[in-house]
Amino acid sequence: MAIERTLILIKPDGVQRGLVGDVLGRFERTGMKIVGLKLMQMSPDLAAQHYKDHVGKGFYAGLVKFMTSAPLVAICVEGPKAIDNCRKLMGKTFCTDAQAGTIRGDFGVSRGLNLVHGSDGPEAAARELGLFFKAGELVEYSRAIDAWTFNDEDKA
Ligand code: IDP
Ligand code: MG
Repeated sequence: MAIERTLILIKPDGVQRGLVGDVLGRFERTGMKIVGLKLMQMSPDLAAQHYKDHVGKGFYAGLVKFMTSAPLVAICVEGPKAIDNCRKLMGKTFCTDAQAGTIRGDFGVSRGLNLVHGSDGPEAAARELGLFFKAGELVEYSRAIDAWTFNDEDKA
């Protein structure tokens, strides 16, 4: 199945800077579909689960403090190759390295305050979506525009 779902977070810096609409729009305007969306504050427990692979790294404590400090927006994005496509739209991890045209390149100047999270593979996407959304919170629906946005080849 080339149609994938991925977890995107608009991090607390994105919410505080009033960039939710701009960042969400970068994903939305590609034609990918929003199938889950919520504003929430990350608990330390959720941060520990979400960032379990980074435990012990030098930036871990600061990362958890940042991510739990204020509300974020959690989004489930669906579309052909959505996982890699979203990572491409986000740009490299540090805004200072991210190319112009990407979310991090266009909206940020920081290393850690980099506006957005996106799952980095199918396993991570399934695990992370399970942390942020209950089954009933992801909505299955079609759009009239879908037929002009992707075709059978993209779905195969
Ligand atoms: P990614 O978000 O591009 O997948 P990861 O390496 O998974 O990058 O790191 C997770 C998050 O941890 C980054 O998005 C960034 O917010 C933060 N981070 C990673 N490395 C550093 C660092 O060296 N300094 C500060 N923050 C960092
Ligand atoms: Mg990562």
